[in-house]
Amino acid sequence: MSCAPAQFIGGEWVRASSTLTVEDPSTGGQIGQIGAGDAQAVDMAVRAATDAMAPRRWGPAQRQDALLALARAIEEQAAILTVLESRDAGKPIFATSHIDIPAAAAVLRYYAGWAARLTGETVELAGPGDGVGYVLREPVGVVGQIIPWNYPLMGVAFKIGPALATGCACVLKPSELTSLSALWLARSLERCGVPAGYVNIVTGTGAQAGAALVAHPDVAKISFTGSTAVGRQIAAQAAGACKRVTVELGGKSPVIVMPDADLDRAAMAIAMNIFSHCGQTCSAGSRLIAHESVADDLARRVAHIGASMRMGPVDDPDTRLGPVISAIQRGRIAGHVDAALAAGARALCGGVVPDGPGYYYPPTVLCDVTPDMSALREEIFGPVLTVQSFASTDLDAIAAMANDTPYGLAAYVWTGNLAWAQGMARRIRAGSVRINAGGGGDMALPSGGMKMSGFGRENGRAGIEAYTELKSVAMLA
Ligand code: TXE
Repeated sequence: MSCAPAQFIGGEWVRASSTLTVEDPSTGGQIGQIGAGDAQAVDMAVRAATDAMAPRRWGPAQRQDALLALARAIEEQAAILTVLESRDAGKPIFATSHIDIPAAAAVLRYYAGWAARLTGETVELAGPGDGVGYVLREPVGVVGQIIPWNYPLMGVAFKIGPALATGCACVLKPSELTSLSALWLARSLERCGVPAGYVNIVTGTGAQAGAALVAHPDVAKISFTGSTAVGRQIAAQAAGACKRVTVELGGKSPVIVMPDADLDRAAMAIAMNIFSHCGQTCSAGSRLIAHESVADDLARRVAHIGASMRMGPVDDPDTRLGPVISAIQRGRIAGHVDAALAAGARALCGGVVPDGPGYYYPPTVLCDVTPDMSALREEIFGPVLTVQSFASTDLDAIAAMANDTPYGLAAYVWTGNLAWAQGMARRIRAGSVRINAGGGGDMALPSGGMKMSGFGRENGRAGIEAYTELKSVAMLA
C-alpha cells in the first residue's frame, strides 16, 4: 500500500517538497509516505479556498447534492476505505466496516439535510414606518480544520460536513499518523460535485502544517480536535487574532452505576465503551464510579469481558482489539498503569505490555486507585478503566465525585430510576450525559466539552451554526 506524497490543493495534487513515513501500528513497519506540508503549502491551500468562496455560486441545493454524493462515494468505496483505515489507524476491520465507514457516510448525510434548511430571520424594527430588519446567516469564511488520529475518516466527515453544508471552504490537516483515508476521499470530491478549492487537504505535522494553518491571517475559523495541551495553545492564539475557534479536547469521563441498574447491560456497555478502539476515544467512560453494593461485581464482569476480547491482527474479522496508535501512545498508557500498580492499585485484568511486534496493550481494569494516581486524574487514552465506589445515594455527593476532574466531556449514568438519573444529569459538568447507554452519540445532539475538554459544539444545530456568522440588515422603506 502506498500513497503519493502530495497535497490536495485547489482540486489538484501538488507534489510535496518533503515527506513523512506512514507506519502500520500493528507491526511498526512502514506502509507509505505522505507529504510534509509547510507554511507554503498551507498558504496555497488557503488561497485556493478563498478563491473558491469568492464567486458565491455554490447554492444550498448543490451543496446538499454534493454531500449526499460524497456519502454514497464512501459507501461505494467501503472495501478499500476499510483496509486503508484499519491499516493506518490500527483498527480491526470489524470496527472500520461496522462503525467508521458507515458512520462517516451517515455524518455527511446528516449535514446534507442542513445545507438546504439554514435560514436567517426577519424582525420588526423599533421605529415607526414600513422598514424591515433581517438577519442573514452567512458562511464564516475559510475554515482551518485540524483532526487527530483516533477516528480519521469520521473526523474528516465531522469537519467537512458542516463546512460544505454552510458553504465554507476548508483546509483540513489530518493527523500525520493517519492521513490516508482523507487523501483517498479527496479523489472523489470533483465527481461528487464539490467545486475545486472547497476542500483542501494539507498533510504534515502539527508543529509545521498545523501551526501555519492556525497562524494564517485569511483563515476565519479554526476547528480543532485533539489534546488539551495543543487545544489551549490554539485557542489562545486564535482568540488573539479574533478568529472563531472551537476546540474539542480530552476527557476523563465518569460512569456512575446505581444498585438498581441493569448490571448485565451496564457491564457490556461499559466494557465496549472503554475497550473498543483501545480506549482511544475522547468520550470514553474511563472512571467507573459504582455504588459499593455492586462495584466489585461490576468491575469483575467488565474485566471478564475485557479479558475475553480478541486482540490481534486488524485484518482478521474476529479481532476486536487492534494495537494502539504508536509506540509513544503505548508508552504513555503503560506509564500511567505501571505508576498506579507501583503505588498500590490492583489490576483485575491486563496491565502488562504483551511481547511481540505492534503496539498492543490489553484491556485493563484498575481497583484500589487513589486520587494521587495519574491513572485516576489524567486522560490515559488507552483501554484502562479505574474503579471507585461510594456508599450513599445522595445526588450531590456522587456528582461531586464524578465532577472531580478538570475535564467535562461526557458522563454516563446507569440506574432504573429515571427521575434520579435526570437529577444527576443536571448536576454533571460535562457536554454530554448518556443515561443507560454506552458510548456513541447522535449527530442531532451537539457534542463538545465543558472545563478543560474545550468549548464550542459539533453536531446538531449548534454545530452547524458554529460555521456561520450573523449579519443584520436594516432597510428603511
Ligand atoms: O495529540 P495532538 P497527540 C489526547 C490523548 C492523547 C494525547 C496526545 O490523551 O494521548 O492527546 O495525542 C495537530 N498546532 N488526544 O499528541 O498533538 C496534530 O498534528 C496545530 C485526545 O496525537 O493534540 C494532529 O493533527 N496543530 C483527542 C492534532 O493536532 C497541531 C484525540 C492532534 O494532535 C499542533 C487525540 C500545533 N502546535 C489526542 N500540534 C480527542 N479529543 O479525541 C499538534 N497538532
